[in-house]
Amino acid sequence: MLGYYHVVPILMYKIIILAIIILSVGGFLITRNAPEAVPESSPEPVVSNTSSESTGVAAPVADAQTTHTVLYTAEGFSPKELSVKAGDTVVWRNMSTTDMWPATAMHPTHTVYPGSAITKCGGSEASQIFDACGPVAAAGEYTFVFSEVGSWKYHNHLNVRDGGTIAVTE
Ligand SMILES: [Cu+2]
Repeated sequence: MLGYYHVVPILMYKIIILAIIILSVGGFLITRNAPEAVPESSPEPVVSNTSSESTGVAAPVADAQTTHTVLYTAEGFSPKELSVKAGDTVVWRNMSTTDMWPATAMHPTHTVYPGSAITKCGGSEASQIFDACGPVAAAGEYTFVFSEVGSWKYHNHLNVRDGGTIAVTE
């Protein structure tokens, strides 16, 4: 027979094990419900669709920012004119066999899009201006987010006859 001093520790041990199981099951249920609750409470959709198109998950919010693609081939940019909303992302994909360098008008200063200038290339603002600021090799991409409303002409700085327009609306 087990004495009092043997039974009590065994009971305590069983109660602790039971408590751990209950807590971990409860914790699992809470964590499982958490992802459903988060999107409803977040006030503004984050611009998460700019970096990757491989997630395979469609953005559920109707006014989410969109990513548009412009292809560059031996025939130039396609589509030549593209309408986007402010906040949208445009990706220029180099499908040609030569380098491309998309940049805002006018050649060679690239100052038409607000804040842009070829003189800022290489500086701290280089990633925020409408200017690839260097050659984009075949199969490469240049990405820019349009925040300014207007009709913005651009060109391939390495082959000025190739150009296009991005029309940005509210
Ligand atoms: Cu240029």
